[in-house]
Amino acid sequence: MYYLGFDLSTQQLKCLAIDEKLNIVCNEVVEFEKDLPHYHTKKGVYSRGDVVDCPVGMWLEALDLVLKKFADSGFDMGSVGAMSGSCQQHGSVYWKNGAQKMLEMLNAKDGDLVQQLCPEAFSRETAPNWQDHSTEDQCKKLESIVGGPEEMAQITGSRAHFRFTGPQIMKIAEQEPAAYKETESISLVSSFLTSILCGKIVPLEEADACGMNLYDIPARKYNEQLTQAAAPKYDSAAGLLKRLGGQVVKCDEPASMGSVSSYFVDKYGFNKDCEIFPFTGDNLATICSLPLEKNDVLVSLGTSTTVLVITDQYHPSPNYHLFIHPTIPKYYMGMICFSNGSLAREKIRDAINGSGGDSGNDWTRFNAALLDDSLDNSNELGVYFPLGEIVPSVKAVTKRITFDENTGEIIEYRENFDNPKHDAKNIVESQALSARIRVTPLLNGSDTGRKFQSKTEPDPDVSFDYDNLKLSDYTTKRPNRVYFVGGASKNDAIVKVFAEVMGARNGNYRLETPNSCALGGCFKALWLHKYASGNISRSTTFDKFLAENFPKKELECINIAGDIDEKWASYNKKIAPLSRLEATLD
Ligand code: ADP
Ligand code: XUL
Repeated sequence: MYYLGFDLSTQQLKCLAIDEKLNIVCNEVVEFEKDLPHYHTKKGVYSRGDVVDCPVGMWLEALDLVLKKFADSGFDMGSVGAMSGSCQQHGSVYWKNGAQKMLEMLNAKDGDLVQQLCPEAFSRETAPNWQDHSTEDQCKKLESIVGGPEEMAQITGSRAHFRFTGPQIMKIAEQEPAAYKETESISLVSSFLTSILCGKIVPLEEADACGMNLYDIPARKYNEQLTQAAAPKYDSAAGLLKRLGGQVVKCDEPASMGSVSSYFVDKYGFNKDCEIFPFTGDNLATICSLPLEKNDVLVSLGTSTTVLVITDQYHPSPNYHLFIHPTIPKYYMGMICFSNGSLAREKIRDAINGSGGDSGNDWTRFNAALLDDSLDNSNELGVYFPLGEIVPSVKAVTKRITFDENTGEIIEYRENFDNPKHDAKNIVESQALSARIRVTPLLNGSDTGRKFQSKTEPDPDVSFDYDNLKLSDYTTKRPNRVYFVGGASKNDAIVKVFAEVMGARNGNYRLETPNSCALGGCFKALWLHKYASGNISRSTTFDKFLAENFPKKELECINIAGDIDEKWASYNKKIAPLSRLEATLD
């Protein structure tokens, strides 16, 4: 039997199939700009100033096209036991009155999905995209209703964000009353795709619903104040809730959303019993693509740096996001996004390489500086934010200091260090230290780390963002394992320094992840299919199942030379100075 996983991202729709041994057996993709040029999207979206959205019809065409590619490749569609997947987060699809009926009536003989559903099934032709920036007013209103950004984060796991679905729905209800009034149901992109495959409109999936600023995570239901505020005057919280399909599909009550619609059975040869399990958001599916346990951290060193952490600590902050874990009960996924990642490092690399040469993308000198033990930067620290930073939330700035290693006090602000090689060390260290610091409140404590914190040493409070913790919190809590992905994870020197600063207790790993979101969907479909049908025991939770069955060859264990414990502890003395340095930023 095979299991399909979809990934509907900004620029493409990918579909993967795995077999029972979790090996990928088929892989097809539809690229929106290239394969569906008649929608005239740029990188998958329409941008008009602050407004960014995507045509829903394009996604329908992409679904037919990717399944056609699968069938044409000779893949045995009849052997697919279950499907799941992931989609770009926060987007919302507006189904028009009568859409449910139209979904039920879909018929393979009557043409493709787009012909049968567009435009009649939708009250808006487009779905807001996560890059949209047009909801500042709505965000302010929603935050003020609950008391501010901290209160909003406490309730919904995130402060109000432009791209989050609550502010987006609120804007549409205010600015497009006619469209809102004729809307029968509102889906997230994930529940939209689930609905199309099932041939009926299904409710939202809980983990992805945490990206709306409407869902009360501690109470595990929609927040009444927020749904009331997001609903227009001419409707009610109950009216909005009804459009959202009532309560969400809970992550800890895994259930099939139904079997695949007869449209897909007749058109592509699926078995009529093929089950559809709830799709989720793409970041949430990423953590389902790996055998991650509590306190594991995934560091994505792409253009920006994103850190995902598996936690049982509900410690929300306006600076990052918490979502309910899509597959492991009582767990959350923390997501911390730093805007200054690779691009900031590239600037230092270019300064070291100097002008004139043809060194281009050559990281040799940067890496040599990073690994040069004779280059002493033990009393130096810098923040390198050529772009405004999200965490901490400050304007673009670069600042260098030296500090007193005994007291942690700043000694002087420096225009430059002795040479740009120092910047290579300092930028990677401070990026990694910032990640370590933001992850700390989400980790469970453990006494084994305390050997590095002598009882006689002072234990002052240190402040970062909205947190005021003891220094010992930062110098004792460590991740279990750290996984590195993304462009710069190919760079051994950068990964080494990140690994030393983060200080995983049980190893560092690297992996290629071109398929992670779709693969997370495949794994979820396979596990849920077996779990829901009783083919595996109730005690075989998703994490256990994946730990036992994950193809280990996919993971590269990174060996860090030297004593990583000592290396990690050596960065403790930079924590208080970094707190002081950040306090000087606007
Ligand atoms: P995206 O975040 O857009 O998906 P990638 O994950 O592909 O992008 O990461 C792109 C970044 O990776 C580039 O900005 C580049 O600086 C960085 N990168 C690629 N190779 C290396 C390398 N060998 N050393 C350091 N950085 C690298
Ligand atoms: C997450 C976010 C993006 C999209 C990309 O909050 O907005 O990562 O999910 O598809």
